[in-house]
Amino acid sequence: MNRLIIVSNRLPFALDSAGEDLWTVTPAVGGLVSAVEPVLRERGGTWIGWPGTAGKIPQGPLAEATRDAGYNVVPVALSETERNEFYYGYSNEVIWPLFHDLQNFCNFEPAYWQAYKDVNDRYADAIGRSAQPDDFIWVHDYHLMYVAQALREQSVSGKFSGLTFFLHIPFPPYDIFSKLPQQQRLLSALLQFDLLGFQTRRDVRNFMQCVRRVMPDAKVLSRGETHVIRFEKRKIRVGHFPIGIDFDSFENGAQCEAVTQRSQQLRASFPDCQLMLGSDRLDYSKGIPERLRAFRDALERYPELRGRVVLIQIVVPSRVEIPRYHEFKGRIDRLVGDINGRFSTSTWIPVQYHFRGLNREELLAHYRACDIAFLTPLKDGMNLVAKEYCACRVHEDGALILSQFAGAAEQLKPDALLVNPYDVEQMADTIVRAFRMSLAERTARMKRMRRMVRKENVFWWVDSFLKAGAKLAPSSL
Ligand code: GDG
Repeated sequence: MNRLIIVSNRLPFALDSAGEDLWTVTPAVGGLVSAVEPVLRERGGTWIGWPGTAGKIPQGPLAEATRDAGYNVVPVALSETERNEFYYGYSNEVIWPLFHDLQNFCNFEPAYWQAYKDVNDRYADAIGRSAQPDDFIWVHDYHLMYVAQALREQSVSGKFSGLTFFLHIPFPPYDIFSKLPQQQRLLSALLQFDLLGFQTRRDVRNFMQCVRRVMPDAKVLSRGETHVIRFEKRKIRVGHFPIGIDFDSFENGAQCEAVTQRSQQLRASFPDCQLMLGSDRLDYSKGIPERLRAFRDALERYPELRGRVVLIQIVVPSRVEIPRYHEFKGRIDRLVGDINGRFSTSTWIPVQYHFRGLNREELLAHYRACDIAFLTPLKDGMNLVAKEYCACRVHEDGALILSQFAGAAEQLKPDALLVNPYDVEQMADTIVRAFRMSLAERTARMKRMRRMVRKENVFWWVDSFLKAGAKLAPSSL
Protein backbone atom coordinates (compact mmCIF):
# COMPACT_ATOMS: atom_id res chain seq x y z
CA MET A 1 0.00 0.00 0.00
CA ASN A 2 1.49 3.34 -0.99
CA ARG A 3 1.82 6.03 1.62
CA LEU A 4 -1.09 8.45 1.57
CA ILE A 5 -0.42 12.20 1.62
CA ILE A 6 -3.50 14.31 2.23
CA VAL A 7 -3.22 17.97 1.29
CA SER A 8 -5.96 20.39 2.28
CA ASN A 9 -6.17 24.07 3.06
CA ARG A 10 -6.81 23.50 6.76
CA LEU A 11 -5.43 20.93 9.16
CA PRO A 12 -8.03 19.06 11.22
CA PHE A 13 -7.50 21.44 14.14
CA ALA A 14 -7.04 25.18 14.60
CA LEU A 15 -4.37 26.90 16.69
CA ASP A 16 -5.51 30.17 18.23
CA SER A 17 -3.49 32.70 20.12
CA ALA A 18 -4.93 33.25 23.60
CA GLY A 19 -2.34 35.83 24.70
CA GLU A 20 1.43 35.91 24.84
CA ASP A 21 2.76 32.34 24.42
CA LEU A 22 -0.70 30.96 25.20
CA TRP A 23 -2.35 28.85 22.53
CA THR A 24 -5.61 26.97 22.28
CA VAL A 25 -6.18 23.99 20.02
CA THR A 26 -9.73 23.43 18.71
CA PRO A 27 -10.86 20.62 16.41
CA ALA A 28 -11.95 22.01 13.04
CA VAL A 29 -15.64 21.64 12.17
CA GLY A 30 -16.60 20.90 8.60
CA GLY A 31 -17.36 18.21 6.11
CA LEU A 32 -13.84 17.63 4.80
CA VAL A 33 -12.37 17.02 8.23
CA SER A 34 -15.29 14.83 9.37
CA ALA A 35 -14.71 12.60 6.35
CA VAL A 36 -10.94 12.44 5.96
CA GLU A 37 -9.79 12.39 9.59
CA PRO A 38 -11.09 8.88 10.47
CA VAL A 39 -9.47 7.49 7.33
CA LEU A 40 -6.02 8.90 7.98
CA ARG A 41 -6.28 7.97 11.64
CA GLU A 42 -6.97 4.38 10.58
CA ARG A 43 -4.33 3.91 7.89
CA GLY A 44 -1.69 6.47 8.83
CA GLY A 45 0.12 8.82 6.43
CA THR A 46 0.74 12.54 6.30
CA TRP A 47 -1.58 15.57 6.41
CA ILE A 48 -0.30 18.82 4.92
CA GLY A 49 -2.29 21.98 5.72
CA TRP A 50 -2.57 25.34 7.42
CA PRO A 51 -3.29 25.41 11.16
CA GLY A 52 -5.49 28.51 10.83
CA THR A 53 -3.23 31.10 12.43
CA ALA A 54 -1.56 33.86 10.41
CA GLY A 55 2.20 34.29 10.75
CA LYS A 56 4.73 32.03 12.41
CA ILE A 57 3.53 28.63 13.61
CA PRO A 58 4.37 27.94 17.28
CA GLN A 59 6.19 24.59 17.33
CA GLY A 60 5.41 23.57 20.93
CA PRO A 61 1.60 23.79 20.70
CA LEU A 62 1.71 22.20 17.24
CA ALA A 63 3.66 19.19 18.54
CA GLU A 64 1.24 18.95 21.45
CA ALA A 65 -1.80 19.06 19.13
CA THR A 66 -0.50 16.33 16.84
CA ARG A 67 1.12 13.95 19.34
CA ASP A 68 -1.70 11.39 19.34
CA ALA A 69 -2.99 11.97 15.83
CA GLY A 70 -1.77 8.64 14.40
CA TYR A 71 -0.34 10.36 11.32
CA ASN A 72 2.31 12.98 10.51
CA VAL A 73 1.33 16.61 10.27
CA VAL A 74 3.17 19.09 8.04
CA PRO A 75 2.05 22.69 8.66
CA VAL A 76 2.02 25.36 5.96
CA ALA A 77 2.41 28.95 7.23
CA LEU A 78 0.42 31.83 5.72
CA SER A 79 1.03 35.53 6.29
CA GLU A 80 -1.86 37.82 7.12
CA THR A 81 -1.93 39.25 3.58
CA GLU A 82 -1.91 35.76 2.11
CA ARG A 83 -4.72 34.71 4.38
CA ASN A 84 -6.72 37.74 3.27
CA GLU A 85 -6.10 37.47 -0.47
CA PHE A 86 -5.86 33.71 -0.90
CA TYR A 87 -8.27 32.38 1.73
CA TYR A 88 -10.81 35.15 2.26
CA GLY A 89 -10.16 36.54 -1.23
CA TYR A 90 -9.87 34.14 -4.17
CA SER A 91 -11.10 31.04 -2.34
CA ASN A 92 -14.05 32.51 -0.48
CA GLU A 93 -15.00 35.63 -2.46
CA VAL A 94 -14.56 34.14 -5.93
CA ILE A 95 -14.59 30.34 -6.10
CA TRP A 96 -16.95 29.53 -3.21
CA PRO A 97 -19.87 31.76 -4.36
CA LEU A 98 -19.35 31.10 -8.07
CA PHE A 99 -19.23 27.32 -7.65
CA HIS A 100 -22.45 27.51 -5.59
CA ASP A 101 -24.13 29.38 -8.50
CA LEU A 102 -24.19 32.64 -6.45
CA GLN A 103 -22.34 34.86 -8.89
CA ASN A 104 -23.77 38.07 -7.41
CA PHE A 105 -21.78 37.35 -4.24
CA CYS A 106 -18.46 37.23 -6.14
CA ASN A 107 -15.74 39.85 -5.88
CA PHE A 108 -13.51 39.29 -8.92
CA GLU A 109 -10.61 41.37 -7.54
CA PRO A 110 -7.70 40.79 -9.99
CA ALA A 111 -4.99 40.77 -7.27
CA TYR A 112 -6.50 37.68 -5.64
CA TRP A 113 -5.40 35.34 -8.45
CA GLN A 114 -1.68 35.98 -7.92
CA ALA A 115 -2.09 35.32 -4.18
CA TYR A 116 -3.94 32.10 -4.97
CA LYS A 117 -1.10 30.88 -7.19
CA ASP A 118 1.57 31.94 -4.68
CA VAL A 119 -0.07 30.10 -1.81
CA ASN A 120 -0.67 27.00 -3.95
CA ASP A 121 3.07 27.17 -4.70
CA ARG A 122 3.71 27.07 -0.97
CA TYR A 123 1.66 23.88 -0.61
CA ALA A 124 3.52 22.40 -3.58
CA ASP A 125 6.81 23.22 -1.75
CA ALA A 126 5.55 21.37 1.31
CA ILE A 127 4.65 18.34 -0.82
CA GLY A 128 8.05 18.45 -2.49
CA ARG A 129 9.76 18.49 0.92
CA SER A 130 7.74 15.78 2.60
CA ALA A 131 6.66 13.32 -0.11
CA GLN A 132 8.72 10.38 -1.26
CA PRO A 133 8.65 8.52 -4.57
CA ASP A 134 5.64 6.18 -4.80
CA ASP A 135 3.57 8.22 -2.37
CA PHE A 136 -0.05 8.74 -3.34
CA ILE A 137 -0.83 12.46 -3.26
CA TRP A 138 -4.46 13.38 -2.66
CA VAL A 139 -5.20 17.11 -2.78
CA HIS A 140 -8.56 18.33 -1.49
CA ASP A 141 -10.91 21.09 -2.41
CA TYR A 142 -11.29 24.42 -4.07
CA HIS A 143 -8.49 26.26 -2.30
CA LEU A 144 -5.83 24.10 -3.92
CA MET A 145 -6.77 23.63 -7.56
CA TYR A 146 -3.41 25.02 -8.72
CA VAL A 147 -1.16 22.65 -6.74
CA ALA A 148 -0.41 20.12 -9.51
CA GLN A 149 0.45 22.93 -11.91
CA ALA A 150 2.73 24.45 -9.25
CA LEU A 151 4.47 21.09 -8.72
CA ARG A 152 5.08 20.76 -12.43
CA GLU A 153 6.35 24.35 -12.65
CA GLN A 154 8.73 23.65 -9.78
CA SER A 155 9.85 20.44 -11.59
CA VAL A 156 9.66 18.53 -8.34
CA SER A 157 11.58 15.38 -9.08
CA GLY A 158 10.13 12.02 -8.31
CA LYS A 159 7.44 9.65 -9.36
CA PHE A 160 4.30 9.69 -7.31
CA SER A 161 1.97 6.74 -7.56
CA GLY A 162 -0.80 9.26 -8.09
CA LEU A 163 -1.27 13.01 -8.15
CA THR A 164 -4.98 13.33 -7.53
CA PHE A 165 -7.65 15.85 -6.59
CA PHE A 166 -11.13 15.77 -5.07
CA LEU A 167 -13.54 18.71 -5.15
CA HIS A 168 -15.85 18.79 -2.10
CA ILE A 169 -18.03 21.60 -3.42
CA PRO A 170 -20.15 21.53 -6.60
CA PHE A 171 -18.71 22.27 -10.05
CA PRO A 172 -20.91 24.89 -11.79
CA PRO A 173 -22.42 24.67 -15.27
CA TYR A 174 -20.62 26.41 -18.15
CA ASP A 175 -22.89 29.49 -18.20
CA ILE A 176 -21.80 30.28 -14.64
CA PHE A 177 -18.19 29.04 -14.82
CA SER A 178 -17.59 31.20 -17.90
CA LYS A 179 -17.91 34.33 -15.71
CA LEU A 180 -14.58 33.47 -14.09
CA PRO A 181 -11.81 35.69 -15.45
CA GLN A 182 -9.22 32.90 -15.00
CA GLN A 183 -11.41 30.14 -16.44
CA GLN A 184 -8.83 28.81 -18.89
CA ARG A 185 -5.86 29.00 -16.50
CA LEU A 186 -7.83 27.24 -13.80
CA LEU A 187 -8.99 24.39 -16.02
CA SER A 188 -5.52 23.99 -17.44
CA ALA A 189 -4.16 23.77 -13.84
CA LEU A 190 -6.75 21.16 -12.90
CA LEU A 191 -5.76 19.08 -15.92
CA GLN A 192 -2.27 18.74 -14.43
CA PHE A 193 -3.68 16.19 -11.96
CA ASP A 194 -3.98 12.55 -13.07
CA LEU A 195 -7.34 11.90 -11.46
CA LEU A 196 -10.11 14.41 -10.76
CA GLY A 197 -12.92 13.39 -8.43
CA PHE A 198 -16.27 15.15 -8.01
CA GLN A 199 -19.19 14.48 -5.69
CA THR A 200 -21.93 13.78 -8.23
CA ARG A 201 -22.64 12.90 -11.85
CA ARG A 202 -24.00 16.43 -12.28
CA ASP A 203 -20.63 17.94 -11.28
CA VAL A 204 -18.77 15.64 -13.69
CA ARG A 205 -21.17 16.59 -16.48
CA ASN A 206 -20.64 20.29 -15.76
CA PHE A 207 -16.86 19.91 -15.62
CA MET A 208 -16.68 17.97 -18.89
CA GLN A 209 -18.90 20.57 -20.57
CA CYS A 210 -16.58 23.36 -19.39
CA VAL A 211 -13.49 21.52 -20.63
CA ARG A 212 -15.15 21.01 -24.03
CA ARG A 213 -16.07 24.70 -24.31
CA VAL A 214 -12.98 26.35 -22.79
CA MET A 215 -10.09 24.02 -23.68
CA PRO A 216 -10.08 23.36 -27.43
CA ASP A 217 -6.80 21.43 -27.15
CA ALA A 218 -8.20 18.88 -24.70
CA LYS A 219 -9.76 15.73 -26.14
CA VAL A 220 -12.70 14.51 -24.11
CA LEU A 221 -13.82 10.88 -24.20
CA SER A 222 -16.87 9.76 -22.22
CA ARG A 223 -18.27 6.25 -22.29
CA GLY A 224 -20.91 5.56 -19.65
CA GLU A 225 -19.39 6.39 -16.27
CA THR A 226 -15.82 6.43 -17.65
CA HIS A 227 -14.46 9.81 -18.56
CA VAL A 228 -10.96 10.43 -19.86
CA ILE A 229 -9.39 13.65 -21.06
CA ARG A 230 -6.26 13.75 -23.21
CA PHE A 231 -4.31 16.93 -22.67
CA GLU A 232 -0.66 17.82 -23.34
CA LYS A 233 0.12 14.15 -24.12
CA ARG A 234 -1.26 13.02 -20.78
CA LYS A 235 -4.34 11.09 -19.82
CA ILE A 236 -6.56 12.45 -17.02
CA ARG A 237 -9.35 10.38 -15.52
CA VAL A 238 -12.49 12.05 -14.23
CA GLY A 239 -15.13 10.43 -12.04
CA HIS A 240 -17.81 10.97 -9.43
CA PHE A 241 -17.16 9.70 -5.90
CA PRO A 242 -19.98 10.69 -3.53
CA ILE A 243 -18.45 11.25 -0.13
CA GLY A 244 -19.82 9.19 2.78
CA ILE A 245 -19.63 9.18 6.56
CA ASP A 246 -18.25 6.79 9.18
CA PHE A 247 -21.67 5.17 9.57
CA ASP A 248 -20.79 2.78 12.41
CA SER A 249 -19.26 5.49 14.54
CA PHE A 250 -22.44 7.63 14.22
CA GLU A 251 -24.77 4.70 14.77
CA ASN A 252 -22.84 3.42 17.80
CA GLY A 253 -22.39 6.92 19.17
CA ALA A 254 -26.13 7.57 18.90
CA GLN A 255 -26.88 4.47 20.97
CA CYS A 256 -24.51 5.16 23.84
CA GLU A 257 -25.95 5.87 27.26
CA ALA A 258 -25.07 9.55 27.46
CA VAL A 259 -26.57 10.35 24.04
CA THR A 260 -29.69 8.28 24.74
CA GLN A 261 -30.28 10.14 27.97
CA ARG A 262 -29.63 13.53 26.47
CA SER A 263 -31.99 12.84 23.57
CA GLN A 264 -34.74 11.74 25.97
CA GLN A 265 -34.19 14.92 27.94
CA LEU A 266 -34.50 16.99 24.76
CA ARG A 267 -37.73 15.25 23.79
CA ALA A 268 -39.15 15.74 27.27
CA SER A 269 -38.50 19.50 27.02
CA PHE A 270 -40.98 19.75 24.14
CA PRO A 271 -43.98 17.58 25.11
CA ASP A 272 -46.48 16.77 22.33
CA CYS A 273 -44.29 18.40 19.70
CA GLN A 274 -42.54 17.00 16.67
CA LEU A 275 -38.96 18.26 16.57
CA MET A 276 -37.50 19.43 13.29
CA LEU A 277 -33.74 19.97 12.96
CA GLY A 278 -31.68 22.31 10.82
CA SER A 279 -27.90 22.25 11.35
CA ASP A 280 -25.40 24.14 9.24
CA ARG A 281 -22.22 26.16 9.26
CA LEU A 282 -23.01 29.87 9.03
CA ASP A 283 -22.98 30.21 5.26
CA TYR A 284 -25.19 31.92 2.69
CA SER A 285 -25.12 28.76 0.53
CA LYS A 286 -26.96 26.77 3.19
CA GLY A 287 -30.34 28.44 2.59
CA ILE A 288 -31.07 29.24 6.26
CA PRO A 289 -33.20 32.40 5.73
CA GLU A 290 -35.28 30.66 3.03
CA ARG A 291 -35.81 27.74 5.43
CA LEU A 292 -36.97 30.06 8.21
CA ARG A 293 -39.31 31.85 5.81
CA ALA A 294 -40.75 28.46 4.80
CA PHE A 295 -41.33 27.57 8.44
CA ARG A 296 -43.04 30.94 8.98
CA ASP A 297 -45.23 30.36 5.93
CA ALA A 298 -46.13 26.84 7.15
CA LEU A 299 -47.16 28.22 10.56
CA GLU A 300 -49.25 30.88 8.86
CA ARG A 301 -51.06 28.58 6.43
CA TYR A 302 -51.33 25.41 8.52
CA PRO A 303 -52.55 26.29 12.05
CA GLU A 304 -52.40 22.58 12.98
CA LEU A 305 -48.61 23.01 13.24
CA ARG A 306 -48.84 25.69 15.95
CA GLY A 307 -47.90 24.32 19.32
CA ARG A 308 -47.10 20.98 17.63
CA VAL A 309 -43.77 21.55 15.85
CA VAL A 310 -40.50 23.09 17.03
CA LEU A 311 -37.68 23.95 14.63
CA ILE A 312 -34.29 23.53 16.31
CA GLN A 313 -31.85 25.50 14.17
CA ILE A 314 -28.15 25.12 14.96
CA VAL A 315 -25.85 27.57 13.24
CA VAL A 316 -22.15 26.88 13.72
CA PRO A 317 -20.12 30.13 13.56
CA SER A 318 -17.87 30.09 10.50
CA ARG A 319 -15.81 32.73 8.62
CA VAL A 320 -17.37 35.36 10.90
CA GLU A 321 -14.49 37.72 10.17
CA ILE A 322 -15.92 38.23 6.66
CA PRO A 323 -18.43 41.16 6.74
CA ARG A 324 -20.88 39.35 4.44
CA TYR A 325 -21.11 36.47 6.92
CA HIS A 326 -21.67 38.89 9.74
CA GLU A 327 -24.53 40.63 7.91
CA PHE A 328 -25.97 37.26 7.04
CA LYS A 329 -26.09 36.31 10.71
CA GLY A 330 -28.09 39.52 11.33
CA ARG A 331 -30.70 38.38 8.77
CA ILE A 332 -31.08 35.01 10.51
CA ASP A 333 -31.36 36.67 13.95
CA ARG A 334 -34.10 38.98 12.69
CA LEU A 335 -36.13 36.19 11.08
CA VAL A 336 -35.94 34.03 14.20
CA GLY A 337 -37.05 37.04 16.28
CA ASP A 338 -39.92 37.72 13.89
CA ILE A 339 -41.22 34.11 13.94
CA ASN A 340 -40.91 33.75 17.70
CA GLY A 341 -42.43 37.18 18.27
CA ARG A 342 -45.44 36.39 16.11
CA PHE A 343 -46.27 32.84 17.07
CA SER A 344 -44.93 32.07 20.58
CA THR A 345 -47.39 31.28 23.36
CA SER A 346 -46.77 30.93 27.09
CA THR A 347 -46.03 27.22 26.57
CA TRP A 348 -44.47 27.02 23.09
CA ILE A 349 -41.63 28.80 21.26
CA PRO A 350 -41.51 27.77 17.59
CA VAL A 351 -37.77 28.25 16.85
CA GLN A 352 -35.03 27.11 19.20
CA TYR A 353 -31.96 28.84 17.82
CA HIS A 354 -28.37 28.01 18.80
CA PHE A 355 -25.57 30.12 17.37
CA ARG A 356 -22.69 27.88 18.45
CA GLY A 357 -21.16 24.53 17.62
CA LEU A 358 -22.39 21.57 19.65
CA ASN A 359 -20.05 18.92 20.97
CA ARG A 360 -20.38 15.51 19.37
CA GLU A 361 -22.55 14.07 22.12
CA GLU A 362 -25.01 16.97 21.88
CA LEU A 363 -25.05 16.83 18.08
CA LEU A 364 -25.83 13.10 18.07
CA ALA A 365 -28.52 13.60 20.72
CA HIS A 366 -30.16 16.18 18.44
CA TYR A 367 -30.04 13.81 15.47
CA ARG A 368 -31.64 11.14 17.63
CA ALA A 369 -34.28 13.33 19.19
CA CYS A 370 -35.58 15.08 16.07
CA ASP A 371 -38.44 13.55 14.08
CA ILE A 372 -37.69 15.53 10.94
CA ALA A 373 -34.44 16.87 9.46
CA PHE A 374 -34.94 20.01 7.37
CA LEU A 375 -31.82 20.60 5.23
CA THR A 376 -32.24 23.02 2.40
CA PRO A 377 -28.94 24.35 1.02
CA LEU A 378 -29.23 26.51 -2.10
CA LYS A 379 -26.47 24.28 -3.43
CA ASP A 380 -24.15 21.86 -1.62
CA GLY A 381 -21.38 19.52 -2.72
CA MET A 382 -22.88 16.69 -0.68
CA ASN A 383 -24.31 17.70 2.76
CA LEU A 384 -23.02 15.24 5.30
CA VAL A 385 -25.54 16.32 7.92
CA ALA A 386 -28.26 14.52 5.90
CA LYS A 387 -26.29 11.27 6.02
CA GLU A 388 -25.34 11.66 9.69
CA TYR A 389 -29.02 12.16 10.55
CA CYS A 390 -29.92 8.86 8.82
CA ALA A 391 -27.08 7.00 10.59
CA CYS A 392 -28.30 8.21 13.98
CA ARG A 393 -31.92 7.12 13.44
CA VAL A 394 -31.31 3.87 15.26
CA HIS A 395 -35.06 3.12 15.46
CA GLU A 396 -35.23 3.48 11.67
CA ASP A 397 -37.80 6.30 11.70
CA GLY A 398 -37.60 10.00 10.92
CA ALA A 399 -38.32 12.03 7.81
CA LEU A 400 -35.71 13.88 5.76
CA ILE A 401 -36.58 17.05 3.86
CA LEU A 402 -33.66 17.72 1.54
CA SER A 403 -32.76 20.32 -1.07
CA GLN A 404 -32.76 18.95 -4.58
CA PHE A 405 -29.50 20.90 -5.08
CA ALA A 406 -27.56 19.05 -2.36
CA GLY A 407 -25.23 16.38 -3.75
CA ALA A 408 -26.81 13.92 -1.31
CA ALA A 409 -30.11 14.20 -3.22
CA GLU A 410 -28.61 12.11 -6.06
CA GLN A 411 -28.26 9.14 -3.69
CA LEU A 412 -31.21 9.71 -1.34
CA LYS A 413 -33.77 10.96 -3.83
CA PRO A 414 -36.36 8.24 -3.86
CA ASP A 415 -36.85 8.42 -0.08
CA ALA A 416 -35.95 11.93 1.02
CA LEU A 417 -38.64 14.59 0.44
CA LEU A 418 -36.88 16.75 -2.13
CA VAL A 419 -37.56 20.48 -2.25
CA ASN A 420 -36.48 23.48 -4.26
CA PRO A 421 -34.81 25.68 -1.60
CA TYR A 422 -35.84 28.83 -3.50
CA ASP A 423 -39.52 27.83 -3.35
CA VAL A 424 -40.70 28.89 0.10
CA GLU A 425 -44.31 27.73 -0.43
CA GLN A 426 -43.31 24.28 -1.64
CA MET A 427 -41.01 23.89 1.38
CA ALA A 428 -43.86 24.93 3.68
CA ASP A 429 -46.15 22.33 2.07
CA THR A 430 -43.43 19.71 2.51
CA ILE A 431 -43.10 20.50 6.22
CA VAL A 432 -46.76 19.67 6.68
CA ARG A 433 -46.38 16.54 4.54
CA ALA A 434 -43.52 15.32 6.75
CA PHE A 435 -45.47 16.26 9.88
CA ARG A 436 -48.47 14.19 8.77
CA MET A 437 -46.47 11.25 7.39
CA SER A 438 -47.36 7.93 9.00
CA LEU A 439 -44.81 6.03 11.03
CA ALA A 440 -44.99 3.15 8.54
CA GLU A 441 -44.05 5.40 5.64
CA ARG A 442 -41.30 7.16 7.57
CA THR A 443 -39.84 3.81 8.54
CA ALA A 444 -39.94 2.33 5.05
CA ARG A 445 -38.18 5.41 3.65
CA MET A 446 -35.62 5.67 6.46
CA LYS A 447 -34.69 1.97 6.23
CA ARG A 448 -33.78 2.36 2.57
CA MET A 449 -31.83 5.56 3.17
CA ARG A 450 -29.90 3.98 6.03
CA ARG A 451 -29.02 0.98 3.88
CA MET A 452 -27.51 3.28 1.27
CA VAL A 453 -25.65 5.49 3.76
CA ARG A 454 -24.27 2.41 5.55
CA LYS A 455 -23.06 0.81 2.31
CA GLU A 456 -21.62 3.89 0.61
CA ASN A 457 -19.77 5.06 3.72
CA VAL A 458 -16.57 7.04 4.02
CA PHE A 459 -14.34 3.97 3.77
CA TRP A 460 -16.16 2.93 0.58
CA TRP A 461 -15.57 6.47 -0.71
CA VAL A 462 -11.83 6.35 -0.01
CA ASP A 463 -11.52 2.85 -1.47
CA SER A 464 -13.31 3.79 -4.67
CA PHE A 465 -11.14 6.87 -5.06
CA LEU A 466 -7.90 5.03 -4.33
CA LYS A 467 -8.93 2.16 -6.64
CA ALA A 468 -9.47 4.63 -9.46
CA GLY A 469 -6.06 6.08 -8.53
CA ALA A 470 -4.42 2.65 -8.63
CA LYS A 471 -5.25 2.37 -12.33
CA LEU A 472 -3.11 5.43 -13.07
CA ALA A 473 0.32 5.36 -14.59
CA PRO A 474 2.90 6.79 -12.13
CA SER A 475 2.98 10.56 -12.36
CA SER A 476 6.40 11.78 -13.45
CA LEU A 477 7.12 15.36 -12.57
C1 GDG B 1 -18.09 20.73 2.61
C2 GDG B 1 -19.10 20.90 1.47
C3 GDG B 1 -19.58 18.45 1.61
C4 GDG B 1 -22.27 20.53 12.01
N1 GDG B 1 -22.68 21.11 13.14
C5 GDG B 1 -21.85 20.73 14.10
C6 GDG B 1 -20.91 19.88 13.57
N2 GDG B 1 -21.17 19.78 12.27
C7 GDG B 1 -20.42 18.93 11.32
C8 GDG B 1 -21.38 17.93 10.75
C9 GDG B 1 -20.77 17.62 9.40
C10 GDG B 1 -20.01 18.89 9.07
O1 GDG B 1 -19.94 19.68 10.24
C11 GDG B 1 -20.71 19.71 8.00
O2 GDG B 1 -20.60 19.04 6.78
P1 GDG B 1 -21.45 19.40 5.49
O3 GDG B 1 -21.21 18.36 4.47
O4 GDG B 1 -22.89 19.46 5.86
O5 GDG B 1 -21.00 20.86 5.02
P2 GDG B 1 -19.58 21.68 4.79
O6 GDG B 1 -18.88 21.95 6.06
O7 GDG B 1 -19.97 22.89 4.00
O8 GDG B 1 -18.67 20.73 3.92
C12 GDG B 1 -20.20 19.85 1.61
C13 GDG B 1 -18.46 18.35 2.60
O9 GDG B 1 -17.50 19.39 2.44
C14 GDG B 1 -17.75 17.00 2.51
O10 GDG B 1 -17.29 16.75 1.23
O11 GDG B 1 -20.59 17.52 1.96
O12 GDG B 1 -21.11 19.96 0.54
O13 GDG B 1 -19.66 22.21 1.48
O14 GDG B 1 -19.90 16.54 9.49
O15 GDG B 1 -21.45 16.86 11.63
N3 GDG B 1 -19.94 19.30 14.28
C15 GDG B 1 -19.91 19.58 15.61
N4 GDG B 1 -20.78 20.43 16.22
C16 GDG B 1 -21.77 21.01 15.51
O16 GDG B 1 -22.57 21.77 16.04
N5 GDG B 1 -18.96 18.98 16.36
